[in-house]
Amino acid sequence: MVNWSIVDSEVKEWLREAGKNIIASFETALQIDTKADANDLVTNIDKEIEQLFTNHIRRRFPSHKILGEEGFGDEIKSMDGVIWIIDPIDGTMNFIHQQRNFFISIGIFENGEGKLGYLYDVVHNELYFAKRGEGAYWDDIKLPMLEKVDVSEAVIGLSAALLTSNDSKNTLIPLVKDVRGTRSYGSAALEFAYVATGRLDAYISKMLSPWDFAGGKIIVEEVGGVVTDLKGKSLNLLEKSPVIVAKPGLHAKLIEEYFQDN
Ligand code: 2AM
Ligand code: CA
Ligand code: CA
Ligand code: CA
Repeated sequence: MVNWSIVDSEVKEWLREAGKNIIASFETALQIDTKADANDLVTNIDKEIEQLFTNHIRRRFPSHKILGEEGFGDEIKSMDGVIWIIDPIDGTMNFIHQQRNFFISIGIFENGEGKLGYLYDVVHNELYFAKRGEGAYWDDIKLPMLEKVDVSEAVIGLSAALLTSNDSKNTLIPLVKDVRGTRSYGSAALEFAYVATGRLDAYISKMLSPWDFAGGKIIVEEVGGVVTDLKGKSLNLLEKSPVIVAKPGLHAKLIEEYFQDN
């Protein structure tokens, strides 16, 4: 049996340690490399922070497995056992260009079931977290369950890049016209935290990896939000996927009216 309270207090300590290291890195020269394309960036700090977590987890919880964006974890083929899904810096472009609007994201699962979720806003030293069945928190403030909202009053997060496709069936264009407003923050973790707190009513991404949504999914679901792919199917925690996260009624409406035919 896993003692989740002990895991929780360890993660919180490691997050503060990682946050301090990241803040200290603002005074140093970053080593910036590219990954899949010229705008897909990674720094030495992304790698150092992932290693900070993998070292702590392996020392303290040696039977747990790790899936991390930068590859210092394990090769994970199934969700059996306890699995930590980690994004050491979500919003690396923001980290490099803005020194803000980036988060550390951690989701901890047992046999595929989300147990603990953490989204840490390093620069503001604000932690969003949830323990399954016990609610979600923004630091020590318990987050209320999400309320329903109409499309016409919704503020949704999405990337402008989603609108550049020449596909005549781009259903995002009518959606952008119908909603009250759109916002683009460039960090999936930030946008999940904003949906969990009601600052955004929904967030849509064309493609996310498990480490982009794992922590956020646990937190948003704890306040009644819904997280699926664009067809309304539940997400596979080991695969990339388009993602929509939204307040309960709004989620069904968006799938039905804007994404059904995609
Ligand atoms: P990252 O910063 O950890 O890479 C940016 O719009 C959001 O999408 C961020 O959460 C970013 O996570 C994520 N993302 C997923 N795949 C990406 C890619 N290939 N290039 C840049 N950002 C990506
Ligand atoms: Ca990345
Ligand atoms: Ca990410
Ligand atoms: Ca990342």
